[in-house]
Amino acid sequence: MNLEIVNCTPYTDQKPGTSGLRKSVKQFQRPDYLQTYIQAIFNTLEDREGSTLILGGDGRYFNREAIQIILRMASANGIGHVFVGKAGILSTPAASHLIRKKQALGGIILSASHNPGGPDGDFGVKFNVSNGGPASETFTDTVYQNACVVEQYRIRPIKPIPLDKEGVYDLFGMKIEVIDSVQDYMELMESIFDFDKIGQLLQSDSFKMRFDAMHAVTGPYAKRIFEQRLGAPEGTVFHAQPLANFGGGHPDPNQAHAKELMNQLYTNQGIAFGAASDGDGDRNMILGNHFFVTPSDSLAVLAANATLVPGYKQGIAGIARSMPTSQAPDLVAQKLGVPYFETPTGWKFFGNLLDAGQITLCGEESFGTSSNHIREKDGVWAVLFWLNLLAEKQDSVENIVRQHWAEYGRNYYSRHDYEAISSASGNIIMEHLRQQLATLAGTMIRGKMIRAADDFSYTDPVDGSVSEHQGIRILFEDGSRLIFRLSGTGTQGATLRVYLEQYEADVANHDQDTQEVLSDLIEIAEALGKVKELSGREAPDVIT
Ligand code: G16
Repeated sequence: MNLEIVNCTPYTDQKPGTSGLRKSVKQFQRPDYLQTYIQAIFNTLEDREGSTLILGGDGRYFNREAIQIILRMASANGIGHVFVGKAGILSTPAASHLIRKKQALGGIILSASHNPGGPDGDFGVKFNVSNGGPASETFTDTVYQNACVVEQYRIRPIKPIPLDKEGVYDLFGMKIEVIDSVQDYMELMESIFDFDKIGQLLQSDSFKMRFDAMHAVTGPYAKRIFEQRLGAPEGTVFHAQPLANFGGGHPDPNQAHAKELMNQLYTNQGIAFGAASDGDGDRNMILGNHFFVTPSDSLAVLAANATLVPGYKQGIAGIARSMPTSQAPDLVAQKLGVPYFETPTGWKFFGNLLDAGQITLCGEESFGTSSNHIREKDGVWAVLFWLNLLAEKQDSVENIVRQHWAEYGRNYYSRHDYEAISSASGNIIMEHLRQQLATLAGTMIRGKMIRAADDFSYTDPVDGSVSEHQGIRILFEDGSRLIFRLSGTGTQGATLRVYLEQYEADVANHDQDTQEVLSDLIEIAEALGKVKELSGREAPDVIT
């Protein structure tokens, strides 16, 4: 009854990348493009009958239409119960939490994360499984195989469900609950952090903070938590209104894209703490006054000080970082005597370690940090963690980081991105590097001895699964590293990322310019990768 079975032609380009299926909005608007992919997900979920799903997105262009289509398809595919964020809004971390809290079979999160939005921007669909984390490669491979052969999809031909107020609806036996997008997530944060202490800090006249929500999903979360619940003055959170095109901006919290925030922190306005989050709320950038904290250092500092936060006062079980992330967190783990892990890029690789209780904290150089409270990276969580440390230590961001370097040494670190080069150039550069791997170890280049070189492969310590070709690593005797990999989240051509890291133990040398310190490595990268010659680019597009 009221069920349509629609014949469709499968698309063969629906292979998910690092984080779900990301394509331009225009591609998603091709006939039945979203429908075939959603049907492929449902076909992969063999135990979906009567199950619970979480549904929401980052508010970008096409979010609302997509939610209506998915609700109608969910009902037609036997789903029993769907929780949807009000106005279709759910941050990725909030969705991860709800999946766990509601014991859902999984969640569909509509986001292309930090990629620009709007009719000419990008859209994306992620599926997270019952532990709250991104689906494994095995799952997404099956979705892809199903998408390549799907010839029919199931849908209910009904009018749109009102999403702008909380309420409960029945869709032919499927219950839909439109819920407050922020409340459950805020309660989780209250259970981890010392809200009284953070509140005192945010309400004191001597402390000023700015949070740039980049017209993306964290606006409502940050307003409710920092301003309304913790009492920070109104205006602390700016760009707070989620907009379908992110106000024309690029919702990526880094020095290049959060320009207004950088400007506020790097002029004399007396702002002690700055932070930003991305399109779907899982990334974070942390700033002190005139001071940028690299995401790798941020993870290391949080780990070293975790016991100051109520939720981690018992200590941490271990730390994991993605391979290109600097080795700063490893040094903390060694000192604490806890295990540490190096995983491929992509949050999904942390899931097993978190589920098995082998780690408590994890993070990536790509502005992602989180813990075992959910199975995603979490922007607002990272900001609250820093606020909790600042409230406990009564010190500045810069001093906290400098003291950390004094104790552990400084891992000078930078990432150079060559965006939207042709896929052919990207592959040629990687292949050119791959061909040199066998002969690099033991050679000296620009006065630096190469200890080892490989194409990173990871064997999951929990389930034994192997992930190969996860990036070219060139490791030097002095601990420096040079890494090349192609981004898995771009939608145009290829984006080449070159990651550079050099360790400096001596505190007398901790005040140097990062790019200068890394200049030898930058030259070596060019000598080995021939990036300029093979890509036709004179310089990186973005340096973080
Ligand atoms: C996604 C993943 C992250 C990963 C990042 C890397 O981030 O969730 O775990 O570090 O991609 O991106 P790339 O492959 O472009 O280097 P997000 O925030 O886009 O979901």
